Amino acid sequence: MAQSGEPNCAASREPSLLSVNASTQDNLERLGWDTFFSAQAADHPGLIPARVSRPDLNRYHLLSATGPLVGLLPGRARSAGQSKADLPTVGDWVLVSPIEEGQEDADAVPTVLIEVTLNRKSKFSRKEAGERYDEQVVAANIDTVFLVTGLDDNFNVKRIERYLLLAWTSGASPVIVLSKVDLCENLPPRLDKVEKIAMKTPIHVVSATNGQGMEGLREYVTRGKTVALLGSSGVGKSTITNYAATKSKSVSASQISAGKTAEGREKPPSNSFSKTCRLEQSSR
Ligand SMILES: Nc1nc2c(ncn2[C@@H]2O[C@H](COP(=O)(O)OP(=O)(O)OP(=O)(O)O)[C@@H](O)[C@H]2O)c(=O)[nH]1
Ligand SMILES: [Mg+2]
Repeated sequence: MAQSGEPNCAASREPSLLSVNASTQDNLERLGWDTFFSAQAADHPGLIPARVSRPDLNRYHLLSATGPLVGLLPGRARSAGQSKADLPTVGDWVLVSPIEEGQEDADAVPTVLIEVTLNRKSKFSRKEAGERYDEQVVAANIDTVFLVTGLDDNFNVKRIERYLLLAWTSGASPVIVLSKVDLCENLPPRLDKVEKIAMKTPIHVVSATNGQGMEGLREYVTRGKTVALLGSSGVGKSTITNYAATKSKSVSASQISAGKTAEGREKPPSNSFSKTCRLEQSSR
């Protein structure tokens, strides 16, 4: 779940993608732009910052201060990338340059060239087995990660411990979200077990069905902050995201679904994550 206001797309597309004013600066900050990234961008004057909302096969859907863009990665960047970890992923900030040719349709989303991927604040990775182990980053620049576990049959303290480790390694701040409390008949012993392993990580007990505890999640969904949800399939990540989006009209989704292996074991972030991971702009 990523907080972002909707950049004034249509209004600010003119006269140029490069024009920077108070409004575009505000739009960038709503998308998560801060001094960590602007300091890096200072080395590349003339390039335009944009955030990856969705990687596609050969192109990247980007959000910029002036609206959505479609980013192409030059072949040289792909071949220069030593590892898949170097390629832009959802949540990354990139610097782009406009492509002037072949854009006759004024209403079409502008196509740009991705020139630079900025260093990340945080990242969720998986190791890919191949000829050698290669790191693949499935989500970048996440501020807060909701570790979602159901209080129904999904409940598993060991899994929450694994999620915590993953979050601490990522650089994002974890928040334990125990969902579906409306389906839990005996909360205290389960809560007690989680408190013992939480190491002061905030714990929220919620039900997206009846709204219990949901307000408490709003404090993390603030201007310019990016929130991701990590949890096994069916624990309520989409429901929580939709609930928050409906209530605040200021959130969008970045969902990381941890799947199950054929044997029923929890899978670490996998390739499919990057496909389901979305960082979308939405209106405030
Ligand atoms: N009783 C109850 N049901 C819930 C709650 N939250 C979600 N659900 C239901 O649980 C089911 C799965 O919810 P989703 O939000 O789709 O789960 P998800 O984590 O996004 O699942 P994936 O997208 O497959 O990873 C849906 O039928 C929801 O209506 C809750 O708090 N209480
Ligand atoms: Mg979902």
